[in-house]
Amino acid sequence: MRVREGRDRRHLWLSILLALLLALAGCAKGEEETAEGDGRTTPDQDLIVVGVSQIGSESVWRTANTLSIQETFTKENGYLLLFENARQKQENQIKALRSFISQRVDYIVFSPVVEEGWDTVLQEAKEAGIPVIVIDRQVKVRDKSLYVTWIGSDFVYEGRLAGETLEEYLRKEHRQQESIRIVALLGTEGATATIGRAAGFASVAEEHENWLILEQADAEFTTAKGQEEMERLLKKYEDIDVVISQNDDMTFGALAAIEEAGRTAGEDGDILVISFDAVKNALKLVEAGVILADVECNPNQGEYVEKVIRKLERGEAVARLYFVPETVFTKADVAERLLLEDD
Ligand code: GYE
Repeated sequence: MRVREGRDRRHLWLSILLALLLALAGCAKGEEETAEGDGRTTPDQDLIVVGVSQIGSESVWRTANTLSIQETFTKENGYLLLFENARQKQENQIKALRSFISQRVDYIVFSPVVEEGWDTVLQEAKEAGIPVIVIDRQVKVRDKSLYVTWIGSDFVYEGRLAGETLEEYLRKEHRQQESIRIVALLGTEGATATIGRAAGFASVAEEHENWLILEQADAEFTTAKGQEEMERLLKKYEDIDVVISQNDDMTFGALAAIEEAGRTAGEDGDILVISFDAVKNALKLVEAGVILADVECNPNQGEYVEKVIRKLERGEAVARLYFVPETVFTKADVAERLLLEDD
């Protein structure tokens, strides 16, 4: 298999270099000696080197996602992890990918900030024989063979879940005939999570003539932007009934703006808020009745990536797409999850 052959060749090269160094030094060196030019020590030779380019640290979800990667790719588990944080910039991700290629890592794992613009760098990885595993968001590339597999969430499904939850709530409240005025706080423009969640929600909204989407504002998945945009929207539209906020961080900002404007969120308030990610502090607000529903987005992708790498190491075929399991939480069913999350 190509991956294995690649590493075997590198090991052969390393052994020759090491033998040369030993001969030159005229003495036998200990096992701990660093093999020059490679940055890896001889006892680490069997570690699988994984270069991970993470988008940034824009959200609580992202922090959990990073943790899941860092806890999976440890030396104890047989890995050497090279981790780069791109601070939300595609150019930083491209730089990180190029540096992984020049370090000849065994695998590249990355979560693309946006879908477009990856053809060239992924072609470079392919030419270097390094398998690429895409996680979380997707890439749009002309040649699908530029990456081995993608692991992440079904964002369109998540968006539909948000829509269907609102539908069900309005039905229960006998408000199906009422005109429902909606604003959406969108995540990063051009990101799969943004595109998918918006499309999924729109597919449900389309079925309801009385649902009116007033505006979809770009709030970049951050609390600060969520608050800023929500403040603006509340000034612009007097009668917002529903906020669809594409992540919990933006929701926290939006809730602050709602409170500041003297409005109230929740079933007993005047604005219904539906959120995504289902991080612990947001679930507490679901339990308290402030957030109507929170669609789960599973950040624990490390273990799935590891399974894929194990398969590739064994020369087994992997699927093109892996969806991680997720659900939606409302007040009716959130308590059980919160109990599980208790430390
Ligand atoms: O929902 C958001 C993060 O791509 C699923 O990115 C991810 C999204 C997540 O910043 O909180």
